[in-house]
Amino acid sequence: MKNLKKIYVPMGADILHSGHLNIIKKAKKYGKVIVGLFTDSAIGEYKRLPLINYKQRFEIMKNIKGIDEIVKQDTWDYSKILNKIKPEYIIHGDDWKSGIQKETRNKVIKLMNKWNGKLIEVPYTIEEKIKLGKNDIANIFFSPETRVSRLKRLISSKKIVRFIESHNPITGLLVENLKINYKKEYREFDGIWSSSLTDSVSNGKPDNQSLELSARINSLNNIMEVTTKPVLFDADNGGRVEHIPYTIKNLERLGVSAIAIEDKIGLKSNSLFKVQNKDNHDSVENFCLKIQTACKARRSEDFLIVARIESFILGKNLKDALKRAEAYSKAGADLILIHSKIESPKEIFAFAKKFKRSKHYKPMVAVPSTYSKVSESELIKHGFKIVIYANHLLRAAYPAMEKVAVNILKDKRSSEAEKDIISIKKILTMIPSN
Ligand code: SPV
Ligand code: MG
Repeated sequence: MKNLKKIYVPMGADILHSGHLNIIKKAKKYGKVIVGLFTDSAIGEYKRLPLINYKQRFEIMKNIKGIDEIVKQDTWDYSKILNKIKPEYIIHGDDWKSGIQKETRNKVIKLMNKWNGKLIEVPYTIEEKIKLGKNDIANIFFSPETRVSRLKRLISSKKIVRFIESHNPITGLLVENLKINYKKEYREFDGIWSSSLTDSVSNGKPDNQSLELSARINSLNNIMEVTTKPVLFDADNGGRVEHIPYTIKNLERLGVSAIAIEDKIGLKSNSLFKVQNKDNHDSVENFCLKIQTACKARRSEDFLIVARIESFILGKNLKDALKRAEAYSKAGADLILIHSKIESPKEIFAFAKKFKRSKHYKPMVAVPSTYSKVSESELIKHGFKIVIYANHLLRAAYPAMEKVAVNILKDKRSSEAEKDIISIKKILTMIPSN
């Protein structure tokens, strides 16, 4: 084995098919086959997270004939691993000649040249019979259980997990399918925020729990039916302690990944309203009881409990927020959402600075609605793991609809409004009918 040439075979190996086996067979002819198995986070850098996690993919690959060694490739960039192994050959499908992977390919060729290594490209072919449609894949892999656990996987494999609000199935589909390659980066939204605000408002109700929980869960069900991404459910204050186990069980059964519960009591009002009554803050003890009850009620620890702190919203100080964060963390919360309604991130950054050093630290969640100038990279720098764009799709839709309606009234016909709306053909075909 020692004198054999080293053949590096990078792979995600998510849905294994004959194309993968052909590559391994071909590689074997050249020498020792070293599979570079991408970690979840390496894959997350250029496309959606794989359906099965690294450990499971590793177990499968370990049992495939022809592979001599499996090494972990933990970044999409090949420099570190290739410099270490210095293989004589690298084998890759020719699909990376164009698109987002093109630049990586050029870099790999340059790198391999340093030690006279060669790139072998094989035609990227998937036999017709193994070509699965998106829905087939969703049906095979997205049982509620696997869907629940995807958020935990995203948190451990991404620098920051990006949520955006969906208030109906069509916005859910938009979030599900939107992906862009921008500034040499693959980008998408990782999950869906089921917002009490946008859910209520799109039903013509104020955000004060007039839209009752069962109605919210029903409409969430419709969104979940047509999507596969993780969902974070905004449960307001979770209601009474006695109700929490039923809510958790319901959400988990649907495949929701996490619940956010806020530490307010009394008649609910949206957190972004200016005047808030300090008396509406729950006691630390009672809120901890809610968290403990939620933890106890969940079937799987992959279902995450987000404790949302409203200290800054209610005009309380950093000390109060920190005291609560530590208590909620000790009570079992998996993540801490620190909310703020001022126009700069200074409150949440001051909190993050201190909480990061606490022995009860838990990953933090930010909702930059009022401090929208903050960038994701700043949030990452301050230790935030989830960012929620909590109301933006509804806020985008309303003025767009209003503009078109006003123009039809003005022109007494719809021709002028055509430029602002999608075509009938597109609306008819955007949802496949098979
Ligand atoms: C929501 O989206 O309903 C929220 C976030 O709870 S906020 O509106 O900022 O309170
Ligand atoms: Mg809300």
